[in-house]
Amino acid sequence: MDKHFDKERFKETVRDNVRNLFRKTLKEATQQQLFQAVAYAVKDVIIDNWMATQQVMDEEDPKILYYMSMEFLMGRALGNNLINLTAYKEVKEALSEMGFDLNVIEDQEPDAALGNGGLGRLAACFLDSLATLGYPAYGCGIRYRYGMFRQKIENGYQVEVPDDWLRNGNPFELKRPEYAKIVRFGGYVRVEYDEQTHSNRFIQENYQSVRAVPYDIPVVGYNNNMVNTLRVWDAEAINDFQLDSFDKGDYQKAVEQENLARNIVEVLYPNDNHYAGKELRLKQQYFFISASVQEAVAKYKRKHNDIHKFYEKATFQMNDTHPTVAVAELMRILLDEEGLGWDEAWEITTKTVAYTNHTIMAEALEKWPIELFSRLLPRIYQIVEEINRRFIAQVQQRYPGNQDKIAKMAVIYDGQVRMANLAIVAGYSVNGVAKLHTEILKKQTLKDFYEMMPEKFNNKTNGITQRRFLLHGNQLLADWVTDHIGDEWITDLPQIAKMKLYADDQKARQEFMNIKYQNKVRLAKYIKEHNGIDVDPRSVFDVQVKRLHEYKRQLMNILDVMYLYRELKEHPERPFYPVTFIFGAKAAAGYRRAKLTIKLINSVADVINNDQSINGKIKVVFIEDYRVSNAELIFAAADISEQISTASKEASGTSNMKLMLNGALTLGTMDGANVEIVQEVGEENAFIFGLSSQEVIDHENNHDYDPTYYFNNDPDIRTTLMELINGKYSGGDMELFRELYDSLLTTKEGPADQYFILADFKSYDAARKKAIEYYQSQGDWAKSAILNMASSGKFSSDRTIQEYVRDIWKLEPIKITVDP
Ligand code: DL6
Repeated sequence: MDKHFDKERFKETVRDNVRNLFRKTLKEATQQQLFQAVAYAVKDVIIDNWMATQQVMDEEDPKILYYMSMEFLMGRALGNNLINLTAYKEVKEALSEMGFDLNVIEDQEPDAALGNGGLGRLAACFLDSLATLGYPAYGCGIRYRYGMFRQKIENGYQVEVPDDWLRNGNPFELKRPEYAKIVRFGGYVRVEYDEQTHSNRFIQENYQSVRAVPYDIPVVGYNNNMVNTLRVWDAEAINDFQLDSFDKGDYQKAVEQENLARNIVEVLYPNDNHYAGKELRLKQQYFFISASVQEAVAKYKRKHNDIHKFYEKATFQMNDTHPTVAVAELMRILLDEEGLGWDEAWEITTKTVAYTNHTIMAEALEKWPIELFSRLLPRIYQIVEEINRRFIAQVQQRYPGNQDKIAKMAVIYDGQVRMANLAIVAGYSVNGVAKLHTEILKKQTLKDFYEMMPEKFNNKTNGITQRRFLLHGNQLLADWVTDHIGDEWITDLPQIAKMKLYADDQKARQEFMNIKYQNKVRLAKYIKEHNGIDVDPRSVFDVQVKRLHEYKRQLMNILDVMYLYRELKEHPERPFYPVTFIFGAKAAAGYRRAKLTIKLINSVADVINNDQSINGKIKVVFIEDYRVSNAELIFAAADISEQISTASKEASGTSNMKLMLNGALTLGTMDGANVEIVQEVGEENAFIFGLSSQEVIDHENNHDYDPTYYFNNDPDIRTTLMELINGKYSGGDMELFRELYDSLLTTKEGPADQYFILADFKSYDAARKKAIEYYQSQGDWAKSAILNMASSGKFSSDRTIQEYVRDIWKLEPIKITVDP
């Protein structure tokens, strides 16, 4: 847009929008109204490119990716759209000439928080890369009325507040009622013999249904006129019952359908890496999948007669197991609506669907009780049963008499429908999200499947978009990089390796540290405004921001802060470089230990931040409501990137990549993508500690880990743990944190210290001290920080997407040209 950005016309449009939308002058408009006016003006520009993209897709008829995901953690759209239209600076200037500040206007936009954490944000980064690389793709998801809850901290506790993100409408979306679809639940299946075709027909009867209505959200590619679509489905009630037949029970049905429509898209389940097994969740899954698959088939049929070649024009990527009903829904359409035989339908389906696994955590694996699954989706269940019957026959043929194989691999077993098994049996590709994770899948978690069908398995290490997380989030650093090496890194991140040259340059080091300092000042201001805490931008900013989960070990982090604080108090004579420990994390609403850990962090913060005797040498900050928009500020300001999960548990992680890109040094375990980060940057530019994944897996398999050993033999660990129950951080209440203490030493529910905190504690503490010490030789630190940034090329989602395209999706890019 920059080449033909007409500043005066843009200003005029903003003025018109304020008048037409709100009957106000610019002077009278509120900041929110200004945001709306600016967003609509930007949408005007996007619409032309969006139509041009659709036209090229119509003409060229390329293969299309459908990225199916329950979550798209998009964050704010305005700034990102401006960045990708290459109009950010011009619009900032235009607004400033009108007396407005683009940053303030951007702050008016609620985050589109239709996701929990890494999995949802990955989907958003992928959409950005797909559009930028010119690949035709739809994101398919749900238009949740309420997204991820907003987090308030009250008296140190997390309080969840509904995220009414659509309160003021979403200026970027477009309702598309012409593509509405009907989705059916419940009832029963009547089988009818068709004399003509000599086959059975399956008719679902006495069901409830909802109308799925799509809303399209533009996904703007970087500087290439491409605009893909994120299609999110809303539910509307179908009220076509006849008033005169109320007494026949239609009224009751109408009310039920009304409720179904209202409930189904009401709220995102706020669980990360944890499956809750709720009926409504399965309804959500089938709702958006049925609508998306129906539309994908309808779109294909608008151009093609031969459904047998569907997979040549469409591929479905299932983001974790949540969309796996897509397998059976596509089969249903092909069998029942297209009239294909089983083998034909199966061939098409298994050439269409692919599956990404995002976790090995047992509690995240989706399994649905047969009773629930078959009641809610009777026809789909029949199809899954048949898939299972045929698959078991294959297993028996391959491993005669081996019951164990069936027990492990069957799709339906022990009264449950196992979604991962269904995804693997049907998928033409199964991928993990980092090298280590994929190896663990192959050798451990999915070992039997890998042995039987090794050709399906592949790795696709995650990535992140540098356009949001550097170009938009850290404009000072982005400009600095561009000044040195040009701007090719924006669409070709490996180019950033050219910055390695400057790692030894004194002037460049100084400039880098100055930029980091300014970003720390920006974050310090945010912290002051939101937390009322003064933090010193000259202190080390040690950052752990991610979902709160026991395996991510925020508890180990805060226990070590308690230990450092005690040391500082006991040895005031020792030199201690000031550190600000920054946390940001949401806990699932029903996850008690996670919520108690938040309370602990805030309680420790209260004690330490108010202790005048330490002269502010340690500050602890818990940033409320961690989300995409404030994450950008935090990444830009971080010195140390805490990536301290129990080795083997974090499939990949992506905040590790975002922090590296912004020049933070990783303090972490050899887990997930940390392994590849260290490979790229060198172990001398990171701080690695702790048990290896193999050691953890061995302990788990041998059941030989005993945390009390560390408690009994290490007085530092013992004293630190005692501080959980001696009232020091709880105003004298010995019981407040007892559950956390017990979780490390004696639990009724399972093994104590399941995540090996005590085993790793001392090596973590040592690695962290080494990092803080290293920070004091500013030249060396700057060198390592520049090297981290310059070694982050591999971790662009552009690279990840190119690998998916090459190995899995086989898409061709398209080119969009628009008249100037
Ligand atoms: O692949 C994206 C992201 C990884 O970076 C994280 O390591 C992993 O924990 C996360 N997995 C999930 C699994 N969720 N479920 N359900 O969120 O995926």
